[in-house]
Amino acid sequence: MSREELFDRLAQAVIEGEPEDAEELAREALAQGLDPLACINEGLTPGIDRVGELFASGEYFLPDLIIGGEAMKAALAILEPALTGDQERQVLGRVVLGTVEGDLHEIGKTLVGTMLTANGFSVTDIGIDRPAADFVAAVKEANATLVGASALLTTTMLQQQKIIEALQEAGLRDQVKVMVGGAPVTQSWADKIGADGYAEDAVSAVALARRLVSAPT
Ligand code: B12
Repeated sequence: MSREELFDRLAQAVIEGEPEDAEELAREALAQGLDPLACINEGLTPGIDRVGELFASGEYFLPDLIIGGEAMKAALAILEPALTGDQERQVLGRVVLGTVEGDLHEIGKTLVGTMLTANGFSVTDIGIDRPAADFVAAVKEANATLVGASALLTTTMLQQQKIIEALQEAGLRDQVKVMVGGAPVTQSWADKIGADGYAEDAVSAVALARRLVSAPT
């Protein structure tokens, strides 16, 4: 199977909601020596974007979203360890990462975490649906230098602002830089709530994190 054909089939496995196929194709891609990041960016991501479009246009319903997400996760479970590589590298910064309260979307957040880990950051992933207080507690616990807050719903974006306020109240705002992201989030929203940065995808999240800790890009 050619590289393009494999990417196309990965996308189709997500669109059709076939976790087993997605997993098998991911294994095949690695066996062929394909770059795991390219499999994610050129195969899985266009697939899940299409699922979102079909949902928005009313052709797909919630179960289709769920199974599409499951297919993407099944393939990521194979691809991500290959992305992370060896762990013995200099730590560029300690990141607390989570999806905000009321929001169950985990795929993008997890991918950002994987990419940050792959690029030399130490990541504490506190999971999904996490209140601002959990971010604050994790920052203290990990003595973090960066916070990443993911929100995929227009209704939960407000929680990103709550996290910044909670960090201020805890006297930790000067210690950490706050990055925000998620499909509805924009640079102007980040500016409005006083976040230190916004990135539209996992690759630019790494560049942003490096910039925020002043590491060379
Ligand atoms: C899969 C999915 C789900 C799955 C999630 C499964 C899981 N385990 O994560 C399930 C079925 C649970 C779900 C539920 C719902 N969903 Co949904 N879902 C999606 C979908 C199709 C894909 C999201 C995804 O995983 N994308 C792939 C990842 C890789 O991309 P990403 O999340 O955007 O993340 C990237 C960037 O945003 C960025 N990023 C993300 N986080 C962060 C954080 C930082 C710090 C940084 C720097 C960057 C960054 O980098 C990531 C990697 O490149 C989107 C549509 C879409 N295309 O976005 C809808 C979507 C987000 N969902 C939507 C809706 C409406 C819902 C529900 C309300 C549906 C319902 N009626 O119940 C519920 C809400 C549940 C809740 N309380 O959270 C809407 C949101 C509309 C809005 N603007 O508010 C969308 C946009 C679909 C649509 N077009 O209508 N959903």
